Amino acid sequence: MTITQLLECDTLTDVAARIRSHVVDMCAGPEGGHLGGALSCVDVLTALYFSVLDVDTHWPDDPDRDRFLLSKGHAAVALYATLAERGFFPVEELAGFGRAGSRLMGHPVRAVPGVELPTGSLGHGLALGCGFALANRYAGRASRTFVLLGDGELQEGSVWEAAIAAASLRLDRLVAVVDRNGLQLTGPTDAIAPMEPLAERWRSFGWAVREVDGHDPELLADLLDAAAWEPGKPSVLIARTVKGQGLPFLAGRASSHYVTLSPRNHARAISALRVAEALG
Ligand SMILES: Cc1ncc(C[n+]2csc(CCOP(=O)(O)OP(=O)(O)O)c2C)c(N)n1
Ligand SMILES: [Mg+2]
Repeated sequence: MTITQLLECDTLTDVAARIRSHVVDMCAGPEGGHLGGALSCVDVLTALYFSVLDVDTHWPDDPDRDRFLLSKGHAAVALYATLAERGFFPVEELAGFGRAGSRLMGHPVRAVPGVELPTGSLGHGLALGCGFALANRYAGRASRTFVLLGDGELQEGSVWEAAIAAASLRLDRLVAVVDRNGLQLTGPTDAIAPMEPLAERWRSFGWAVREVDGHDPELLADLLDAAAWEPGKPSVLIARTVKGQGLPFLAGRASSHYVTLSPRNHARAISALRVAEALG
């Protein structure tokens, strides 16, 4: 199905709501999942897969496709839900997440249609993205490469080595998105290792920078679509998000990082998402 057909009756916000509800269902399974950081990046993934990325669900390895790397691979449940909604594999398969025999594991692997590379060890996605961008340049392809990073992940030194390389190589078809939810595994990122002024940091590394509400999929799509914003420079979008977005009993809390939703909390989560959807 083309994006135009998929979005005939739905807005990006409608799609994001469906993806959130799949994420919640997956995290109510026996293994639970990285709920908070999945919910914070749903709108970014929706904007990318339903508006920006040039990908073909019938030919996931099309050499001319755009590339997406989930560097914060622990948010796999959000990626799976997005890929399924986009049509890479049946939505019904999501129910098997984390169960024996399922290819949908806690971190993404290549066996899942649409997944470019296995990720989960933080700090590697941007360097891999540089590789994709460089390879596409050498091959004369117009494809763009998008990499989604966590804000805690930015404490990995390898991120900044890759940032230097991307700017030196003038990889202007490389776009990083930082899920700036302000939290990592054990608490607030800025209490653990202050990163502000984050935009200035990226600028000083030679990147074009934009900051935006990370829960407005239309705005995200417009900005991401328009990259590169400055010729010859890689682009980074700092998406201001909320960890656990959509679930009032978890939003903004470090405890949302990894959750196995009890039947009661699963029901609370579903009704919270329904209320949010009804309020538009
Ligand atoms: C190299 C590495 N160290 C530690 C971990 C364990 N880990 C998984 S998620 C996480 C916190 C990441 O925080 P952040 O990047 O802010 O992610 P988000 O808030 O979006 O979930 C950590 C430490 C890991 N996956 N990889
Ligand atoms: Mg974070």
